[in-house]
Amino acid sequence: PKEIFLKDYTKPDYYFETVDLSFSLGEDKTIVSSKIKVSPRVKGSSAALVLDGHDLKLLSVKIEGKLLKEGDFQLDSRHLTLPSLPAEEFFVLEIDTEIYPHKNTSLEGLYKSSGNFCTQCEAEGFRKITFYQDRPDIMAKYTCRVEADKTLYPVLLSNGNLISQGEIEGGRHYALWEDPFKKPCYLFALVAGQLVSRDDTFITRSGRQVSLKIWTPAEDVPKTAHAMYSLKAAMKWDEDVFGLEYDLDLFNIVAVPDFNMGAMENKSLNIFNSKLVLASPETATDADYAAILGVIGHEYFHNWTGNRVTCRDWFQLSLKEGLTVFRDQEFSSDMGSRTVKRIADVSKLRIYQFPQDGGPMAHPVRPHSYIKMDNFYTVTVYEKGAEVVRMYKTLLGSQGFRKGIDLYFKRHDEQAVTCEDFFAAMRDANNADFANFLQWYSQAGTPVVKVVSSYDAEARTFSLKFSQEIPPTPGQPTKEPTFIPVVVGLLDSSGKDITLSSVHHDGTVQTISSSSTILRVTKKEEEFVFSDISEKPVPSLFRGFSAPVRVDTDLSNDDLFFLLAHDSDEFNRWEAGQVLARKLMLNLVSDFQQNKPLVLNPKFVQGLGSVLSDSSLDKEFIAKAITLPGEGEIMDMMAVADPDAVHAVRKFVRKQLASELKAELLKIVENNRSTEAYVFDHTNMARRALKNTALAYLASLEDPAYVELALNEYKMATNLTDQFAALAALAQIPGKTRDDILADFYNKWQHDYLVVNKWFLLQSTSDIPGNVENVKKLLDHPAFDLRNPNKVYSLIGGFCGSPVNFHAKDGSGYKFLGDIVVQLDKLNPQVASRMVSAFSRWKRYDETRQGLAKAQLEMIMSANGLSENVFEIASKSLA
Ligand code: DPP
Ligand code: ZN
Repeated sequence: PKEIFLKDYTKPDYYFETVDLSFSLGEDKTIVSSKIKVSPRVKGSSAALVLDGHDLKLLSVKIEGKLLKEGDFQLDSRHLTLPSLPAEEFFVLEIDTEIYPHKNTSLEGLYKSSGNFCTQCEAEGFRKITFYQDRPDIMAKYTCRVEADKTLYPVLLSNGNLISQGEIEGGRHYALWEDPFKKPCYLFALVAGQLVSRDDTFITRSGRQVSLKIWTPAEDVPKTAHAMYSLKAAMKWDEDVFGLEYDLDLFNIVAVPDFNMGAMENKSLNIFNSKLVLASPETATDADYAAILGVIGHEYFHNWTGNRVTCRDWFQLSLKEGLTVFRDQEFSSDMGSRTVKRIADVSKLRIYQFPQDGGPMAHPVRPHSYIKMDNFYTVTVYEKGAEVVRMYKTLLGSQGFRKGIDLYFKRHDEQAVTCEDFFAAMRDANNADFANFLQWYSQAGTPVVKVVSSYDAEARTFSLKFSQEIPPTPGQPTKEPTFIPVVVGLLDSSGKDITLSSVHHDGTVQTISSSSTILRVTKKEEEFVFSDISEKPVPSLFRGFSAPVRVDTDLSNDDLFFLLAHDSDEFNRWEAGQVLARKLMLNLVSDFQQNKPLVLNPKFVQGLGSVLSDSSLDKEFIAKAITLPGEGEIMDMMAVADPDAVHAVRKFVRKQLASELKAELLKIVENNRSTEAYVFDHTNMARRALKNTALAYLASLEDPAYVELALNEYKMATNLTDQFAALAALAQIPGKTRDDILADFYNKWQHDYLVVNKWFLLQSTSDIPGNVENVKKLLDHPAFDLRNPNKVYSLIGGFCGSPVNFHAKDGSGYKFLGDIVVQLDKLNPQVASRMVSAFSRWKRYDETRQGLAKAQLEMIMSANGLSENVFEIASKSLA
């Protein structure tokens, strides 16, 4: 396998102006004809034109209408090379290929899902459709003619506007589509099948009437109401917040059951994993509703950030993804609770991205190299990338950020650009000084920021000393300091924000007059001194999580309890609780390892107890505040991760809290039941979240009274959110009740594959001892299918996410995963590669576990015909 480097980027020798595609779809084969108007970058160029192609049967190549003979071109398993080309300003290249979508289990290129044809071309799937320069800086205008059997495939869709359609002999029909915007081939899409649409319209602010269609099998149409609501909300929001209007008369979304990723932003024809479209109160949870809102928004927002302005090369992926994740986060915040959304996003970063940054796959937001681009659709490129975009906004404010975005579009509409171009637009629009901010794009690893504070009563000054350290990562042994914006407030002894007057730094004085300010930390070590501080304050640091770093402060437990109770920054109230919980759990882990009795600090119970009964707080905030950091987060902080100890301690703390706060928790369950029909809004979701969090605490006591309570909640539930939460609480308690209720749930929902996936997930993630055996049995369940990514993510991905069972000391979890990866890789390398990533941090465990995991990685590496996808992850993990 070949590694590709950012530093080797060169401009293409040939551009494509227009591309006319024609598909004749069939059951055994599909014929793809392409007609491309090619123009050399430099007139008279003698360079060869190298086209990518994979798993294609070449039928013919013509240049300017003249058929090429063997010897006029070179063909290998990945390329078609045309060595001698006309020395004209333009020439026409025509290529016919034959492909076999029904045999395509990789789900990239053109494939079949539930009998329908669909495509997935990002990142490099277009080369499985026809020979092409499969790179995003080739932007062309497309037409696409689709022809198929009329009965089997009544609906024929592609990008842009429908130009004509009609019948052809032999029971076939066709549709001709034209996309007026230039696009890279990764945004090409085609769908053909038996689909029915939910229709609506959106009038843009300039009065354009846009027809909206969400396509699914007929029986699913009732489940697309929420997706349509989300789409219209997203279209409105992008106009209101960014002044961005939709640019065509038609917007299509198609839901398919077999999809590697969440969704895809193809120009005017978004294709979605059906789990991110279909929802009804009975079959989807609040979390699903929220995910649909966010992802429908995300893909829609790509129309500007990704499609109108795209990436020069795949190393720039975060240019569109970091920015679009940031936009969808903001959209969801505005539609619900800003604090709760921020907490959820930061948790995601800590649980998934920090570990990636500390492991063998650590890479910068803009990677320097890859073997398989598919492996870089990561939490680093997406979520850390979104944090980088958020820092611009923190530094510039909403208006300054908007100015930067406006300039970005003014400069780069219909271009393929780089992360520097985005940076330059933000800088130039604001005359901003971004110091060493660009380091965020090139250095991997999570910075660790130490903060030491001191108060001088006589001088009435309060000082904060910062030092930053970015740990070494593969290929980057030493790091430079980066620009870290630290949003700070100081609390007085009554818990109120002190109005800050001035801060001294590096010999300069900055006057402020507000309750919080941004400190620009840019050096390895530096100090900021606040003046006119009349009493020793408690600092609230990194408000709203103002930078994606790990923070190490000298705050005492008392300070943290104080912040938990009083901070005006709600995010930091939650954060104070989490810091306390992490400290306390780490201490208990060490007690557990030394066989000491476990005792829970009563002040912690008290602190959480007062949050629990504070009726002035948002209910979803309370639910988040009483949720302990996950096992992975705690393991991540240990020199040698000990899954058994961490599991035992988290369970202990939960039970202890439940037992001491029993009365309050019970009151919460009783006072927050649903009495009316399901509504997806913040108030109702918050109420359900709090009730269900309380129920899970109570059930953890395994007391028959609470088992009964959970059973009752399960039976009385009028929506899946409540029903599934009760089921999940019961599923953690081994025994007959558990078995009966799981069987009951399956019987009730076996006709709905999305609900059945949740049923798989519930069992695969279960902590019950020896769960690997149950999971193995479920592989043979009639509802399971290794070819469907969602099922694999639920059953296998879910299992790897349960530390006690995946990391079982006998190696049974590792062996299970090793065997599956080898099987899966033959069907779908992208999905296999995601699964093998569960091994990547094997060096974090004890020697026995290391040996067992390593043996599986070596076994995988020795498998015949290993994909580049799995090779990259497995080999980097072993390195
Ligand atoms: N570009 C896609 C996204 O929206 C990747 N599937 O993230
Ligand atoms: Zn995206």
